[in-house]
Amino acid sequence: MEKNTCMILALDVTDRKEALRISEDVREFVDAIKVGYPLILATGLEIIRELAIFAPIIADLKVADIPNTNQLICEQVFKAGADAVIVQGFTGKDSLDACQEVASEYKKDIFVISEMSHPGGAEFLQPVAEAIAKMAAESGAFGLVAPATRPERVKRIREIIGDELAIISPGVGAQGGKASDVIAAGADWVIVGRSIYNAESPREAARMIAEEIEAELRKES
Ligand code: OMP
Repeated sequence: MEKNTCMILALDVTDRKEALRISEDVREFVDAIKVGYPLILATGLEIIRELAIFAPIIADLKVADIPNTNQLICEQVFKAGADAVIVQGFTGKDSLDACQEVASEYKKDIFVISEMSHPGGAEFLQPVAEAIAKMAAESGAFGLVAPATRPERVKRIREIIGDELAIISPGVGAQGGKASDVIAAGADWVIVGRSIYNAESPREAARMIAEEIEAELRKES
C-alpha cells in the first residue's frame, strides 16, 4: 500500500451505488478503501473488485477462527481481489500464521488488531495488546490496527513493533479521535468512516482531514 494521503476510507455503507459514488468522490484523498461486513453482506463479495478501480481494498473481516477456517476465509477474500485482510490477533499464533501463509501465497497483506478503539476494547483486549503486537511483528504481518481514540496506546505499540510494521488507526472523528494526534503518535494511516460518508460533502470532509494530516506531517519534517 502506497503512503500518500495517509488516510483510509472505512466504507460502511450498505448501498452499492452509494459506495461507488463516495469512493469516486474521495479517491483523491485516500490511499485505500476498507470494506467490511455491512457492505459485503449487503452487496456481495464482488463489491471488492468493483471498488478496486478506485483504490487498494482492505477487507475488514476481523478474521478470528481456527487456522483451517482462517485459511479458507483469507483464500476467498484474496481471490475476490482484496489487497489486504484485517484479522484478530487474540486467536493466537497458529491462527494468525494460517492467514499470513495465504497472504504470502497471494502476495497480499495482513493487518492484525491488537486492541480495539471503542470503550469495550480496553476491557479484555488492552491487557494483552502488547503481546499481540509482538506476535504480529514476528509473524510477517504488514501492519497492526491500533486505536486512534487512545493515541498514547498507538505510541506504545509503535515502541514495541519499531518502524518495520505499519500502523493503521481507526476511531478518528465519530469515535472522538483526532487525525493529527494519532499521526503524531506514530500511526501511518488513519481510518475514517462516518465523518466522511455521512458528511454532506464526503469529498470536502475527506479533503479537510487530508489537510490536517498533511499539516501534521509538515510539522514533523
Ligand atoms: P468510524 O467510527 O465510522 O470512523 O469507522 C471506523 C471503522 O474502523 C469501522 O469500519 C470499524 O469497524 C473499524 N474499526 C474500529 O472502529 N475500531 C477498531 O478497533 C478496529 C476497526 C477495524 O478493524 O477497522
